Amino acid sequence: MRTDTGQVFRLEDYRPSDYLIPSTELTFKLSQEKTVVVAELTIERREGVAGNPPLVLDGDGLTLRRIAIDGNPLDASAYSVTPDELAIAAPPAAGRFQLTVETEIDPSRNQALMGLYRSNGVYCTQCEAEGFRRITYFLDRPDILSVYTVRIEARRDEAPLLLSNGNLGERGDLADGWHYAVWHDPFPKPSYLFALVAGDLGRVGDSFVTESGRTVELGIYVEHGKEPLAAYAMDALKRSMRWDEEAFGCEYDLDVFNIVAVSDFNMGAMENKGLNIFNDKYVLADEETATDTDFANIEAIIAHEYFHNWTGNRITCRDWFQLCLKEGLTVFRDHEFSADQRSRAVKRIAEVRTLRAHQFPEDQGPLAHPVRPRRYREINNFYTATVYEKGSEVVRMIRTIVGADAFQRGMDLYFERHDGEAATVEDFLKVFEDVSGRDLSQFALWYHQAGTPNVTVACSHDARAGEFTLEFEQSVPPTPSESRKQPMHIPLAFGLVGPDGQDIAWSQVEGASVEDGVIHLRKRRHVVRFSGVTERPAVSLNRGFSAPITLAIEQSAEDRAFLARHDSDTFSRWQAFNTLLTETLVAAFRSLLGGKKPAFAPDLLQLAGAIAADETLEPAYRALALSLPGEADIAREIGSNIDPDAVHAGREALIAAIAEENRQLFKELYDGLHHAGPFSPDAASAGRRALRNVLLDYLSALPGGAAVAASHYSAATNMTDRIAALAGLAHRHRNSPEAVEALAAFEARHRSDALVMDKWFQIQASTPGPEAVEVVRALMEHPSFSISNPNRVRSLVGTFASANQTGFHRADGAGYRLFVEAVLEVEKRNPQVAARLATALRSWRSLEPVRQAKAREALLEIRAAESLSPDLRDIVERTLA
Ligand code: B3K
Ligand code: ZN
Repeated sequence: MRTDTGQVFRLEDYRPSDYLIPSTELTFKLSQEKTVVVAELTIERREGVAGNPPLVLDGDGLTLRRIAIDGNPLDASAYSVTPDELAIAAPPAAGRFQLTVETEIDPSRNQALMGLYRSNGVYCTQCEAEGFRRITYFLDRPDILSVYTVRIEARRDEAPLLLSNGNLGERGDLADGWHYAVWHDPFPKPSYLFALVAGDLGRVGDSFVTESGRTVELGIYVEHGKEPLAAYAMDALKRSMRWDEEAFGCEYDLDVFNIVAVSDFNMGAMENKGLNIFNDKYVLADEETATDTDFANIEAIIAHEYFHNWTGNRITCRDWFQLCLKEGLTVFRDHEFSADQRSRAVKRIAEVRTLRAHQFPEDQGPLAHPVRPRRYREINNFYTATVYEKGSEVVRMIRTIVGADAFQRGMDLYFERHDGEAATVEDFLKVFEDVSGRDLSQFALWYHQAGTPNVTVACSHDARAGEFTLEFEQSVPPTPSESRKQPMHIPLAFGLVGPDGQDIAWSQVEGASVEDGVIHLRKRRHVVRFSGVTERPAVSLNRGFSAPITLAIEQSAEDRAFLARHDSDTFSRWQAFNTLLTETLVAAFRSLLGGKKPAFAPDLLQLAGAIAADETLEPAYRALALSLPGEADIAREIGSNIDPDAVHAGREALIAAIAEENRQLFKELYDGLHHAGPFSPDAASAGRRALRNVLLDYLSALPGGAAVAASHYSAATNMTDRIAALAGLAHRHRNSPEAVEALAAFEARHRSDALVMDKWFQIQASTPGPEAVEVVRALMEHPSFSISNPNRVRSLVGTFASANQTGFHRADGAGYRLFVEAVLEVEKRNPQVAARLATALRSWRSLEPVRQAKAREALLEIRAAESLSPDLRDIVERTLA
């Protein structure tokens, strides 16, 4: 494992490299324990660099076998080498030379899953961010763009399939049962986009004709026998390719596009040029094995990786501080794609729920960092919800501010101006300034300043003068190493909703910053006065979630309920009801802490019924509206002194009350949504299943609910319904005969399918209550579990730590003890997965004092462990700071 040098990397220290590598020729002789890599690098001194400064190449755990310059072996005195660095003190003065470097690596022992490793007998690579240096010594930084030619040699019986980036060149047989293939990628790329796959896999093939008439061969490679499960992914790929041409004018550029699914993968997928490598969880699906959520994720991730071909690969990042340049933008693009393929209104609500669940706690806790961080110790810890999700929101705000037309022109200019370059956030902002003539310098704070801005709003209406006034105040809370914040440019889409549910047209506005239905806040305080408003409107603010902020607005429950029924903006309509629910759940928590039973307003319970039955709303929308804020959402709203048991009890009480109030209606709707025909994963069918399954969740909370869920389970003809029923049973009727039987039946049916067993682990790991600790501990011994497989670890330990508030935060600290053991066990093999897991304790300071002390002890225990990886040390130290 790499040693922790404690080095901090800073944005302001960026310097271009003295040397460039215009071409890279690699030869791999693949063998499980001893793979030999020969790198022939054309090295060029960068123009303007004086003399011949030392050439220092990055490595990570490498063994050097041979080194030569222009064919001549290098004298030992001419270079110095460690497993982590190769330095040539005085490279040839001519400034251009061939460097030959031969290294030896052991893929079979690579459990960190970075660099070249083996998964299920398949050789594969993961190089982003700094995995290429685990393959050969290199200038392993994203601004070094090189043209790659890769020759792979392997035993034909072991690896009939040999893939790398670009187009296939020569291939043929070698002596002793070996064979080879040569791949050439004409597009210069950074080393993090290099990929190689070799093994024995099944292929699903198809082709795509681009807008300009070129035919692209498409291949998806999966474990033999799983080919039918890749059909949906292939369909999603073709739709993504078409959409990117239509929406962004981006056409694919190579003759082949391949996707390989592997079972051991640190994240979701990787956009290597022409050869995407995927976690098999995001490729394989049919109705028997995947839920509707899985289908939607597959579609989104296939699209995301494909879209990187232009936003990330053709235009890459100058350095890792610019990560959001490719990630935030590509998330924005995949969101737009899914919105177009499915329902825009529903997609937006789902995005905001995800942002709040993952990014808000990050921004509000010890790991907060700007969308473009200024410093890091371990870059892999910055593939965060802030860089991705908030990064996407920032792009969305640019579109809101400059308008859809200028946004499109700006994107065109970005592609035109920066194709083939390693760019920066400044380059990105500049294109929109250039096309729109606007000054985005204050807006740029969204990239530089961490923390979720908070906007408070007071409204007043003067009926006689016909004036309606909104007074805004914005503040950005302090975040680590940033105590003083500047006011941001916040675009707030809004409407003033009149008694008939229509937006009121005002005659005049004072405050000068209202444009096309958007209020632009720029100062700490801001007053907007509308005239010509005779009747008091209900104000609908931050429509479509135009800015990623928290909003505190003085508004009566009546106004909120009115907006929940009438707002013309579907997002705000959902938000109004969600705010009502959240306020109710916070009040329930406070009652319970005060020893009182929570009481719920009948109006709210009836409103839930009205939304469930409103046929003018899409089923998927109704399903989202009716799924209550999660326990972590409620805790975030309460802010401090959290007792997760009380949060849970309050939420369960509201579910029961809504179910009681609407028992008959929910039952009828539930029955009416039954569907007997063939399965389709399309959004409308999925929406009906989602609504029916939310209704099931309510019905299963009523007396007799176990029987309802059990019959849903046995009648289920697809995984979505089966999982919904199993969750209802396990979560609400734990240890009931029905739950025990269904869990056993599920295990018996799916025990040989690891991805499906992950769902079984997840359901049990998220079952609320103190027993969860023992259940998870026992499941870690289950034959389907493996501590070295990231998907298994995330499903069992990750779900327990991040989606089981009552179990994980058990008052006696037993949940934390399990967590510490598991994190350290994973850490021995895979620091990246361990570090990610450890972020589950980031909100420890908001717990009540007893739990808080125990959580701190747990973090201290991890910190005290011997030889911690830089990855885990970085997370734990920042979390404790
Ligand atoms: N770019 C990769 C993520 C790499 C993570 C490295 N720790 C997948 C993606 O965002 O598309
Ligand atoms: Zn990405």
